[in-house]
Amino acid sequence: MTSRKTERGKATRGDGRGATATASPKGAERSTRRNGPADNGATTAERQVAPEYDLRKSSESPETLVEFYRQMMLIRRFEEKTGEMYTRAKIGGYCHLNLGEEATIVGAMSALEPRDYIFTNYREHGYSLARGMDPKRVMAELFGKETGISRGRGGSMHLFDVEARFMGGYAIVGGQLPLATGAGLAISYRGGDEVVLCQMGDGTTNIGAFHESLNIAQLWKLPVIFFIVNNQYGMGTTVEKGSALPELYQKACAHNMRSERVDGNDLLAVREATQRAVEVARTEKLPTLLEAVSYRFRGHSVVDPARYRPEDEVQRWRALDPVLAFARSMREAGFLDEARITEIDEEIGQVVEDSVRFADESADPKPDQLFTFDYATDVPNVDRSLPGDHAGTKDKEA
Ligand SMILES: Cc1ncc(C[n+]2csc(CCOP(=O)(O)OP(=O)(O)O)c2C)c(N)n1
Ligand SMILES: [Mg+2]
Repeated sequence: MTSRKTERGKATRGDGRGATATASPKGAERSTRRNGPADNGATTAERQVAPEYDLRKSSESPETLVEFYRQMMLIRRFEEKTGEMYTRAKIGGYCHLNLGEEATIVGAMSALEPRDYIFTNYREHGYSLARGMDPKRVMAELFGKETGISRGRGGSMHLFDVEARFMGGYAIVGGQLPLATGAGLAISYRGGDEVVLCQMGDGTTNIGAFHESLNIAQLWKLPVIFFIVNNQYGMGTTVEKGSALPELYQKACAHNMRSERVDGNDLLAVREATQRAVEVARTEKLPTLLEAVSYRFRGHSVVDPARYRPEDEVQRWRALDPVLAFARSMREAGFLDEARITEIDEEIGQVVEDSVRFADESADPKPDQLFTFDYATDVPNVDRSLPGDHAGTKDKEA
């Protein structure tokens, strides 16, 4: 696999397999500087960012671009509303938002076919929406209602939809990687041409399961895209403080895997890089490590005030807001005007309001069904009953 430049020249090319093994951090440093703003005190990831883009040069149709904008707006408004609903105690448990990561999400998800599989971490609301899952059922899941996409048993971190081949949100850091690798093995075993997209955070690349999964995927030639959303923090820890190698895409070197790093604020760059990875997975049956450099606008979870982040850093990244940048580019290209932008905003606002109303009016799961869906098949000798009912003790008492 040789190194290919993107047509638009925005996404910084990582390195292909083979080239990866010899790529030095120094070489990568040069390539990351090429697109970046002045790097006074900037992190490695920050030097990667290339915020401007000309949509007239895009090979995508204006209709497709409008649809991408609409999807980003849906994620933006849905997540803002989710934060609000959490503070109103409509949503309980852990809850992590995708605000700031919209371009990364829509860029990657738009490169997949309906037959492909998706595994994510717990920061996954946006992925489910971009997959076309019903916002009402997603919001109902966050509310813990029976009408939720996981019938209220999963909550924010465990959205799951077999029909959409959305194989879950996982709360254990790195937990999704071995499962996604297993799905890749199943595809390979059956001779299918589906692809698995396995999303994860930057912090996840320091977990053992990351390296085990990459090694097996490359060794056994599995069609898995390991997709790192580098939002630059694992909870409160920066990439630089948590990873000996902050150019995360270079971790593919150890496994002889092709890899690439893109600007996660640039929807089309993410889309094109994912398309390349999909092509390699589908036709050559090989995995890719793809890193999108992004930023989360708020804390790690909705209850985190994120005081560990310097204010000027937050402001720098907020100025690169991917949704606003895309809207600006759409206006400049003549694909959207102010009136249409307002209209879309209102339409999306209504969709989000409807999702809240639906969730609010839906019923809670029935207490006597608390253990329904715990196991795929019945467990012998264990009654499905509530705690205190001495499940499974009947035989002994008899
Ligand atoms: C095995 C494990 N260790 C620790 C945690 C606690 N924890 C939850 S999220 C998180 C940070 C993960 O950061 P990253 O992979 O960058 O994902 P992000 O939250 O930025 O999407 C940690 C340490 C956990 N859930 N699982
Ligand atoms: Mg992170």
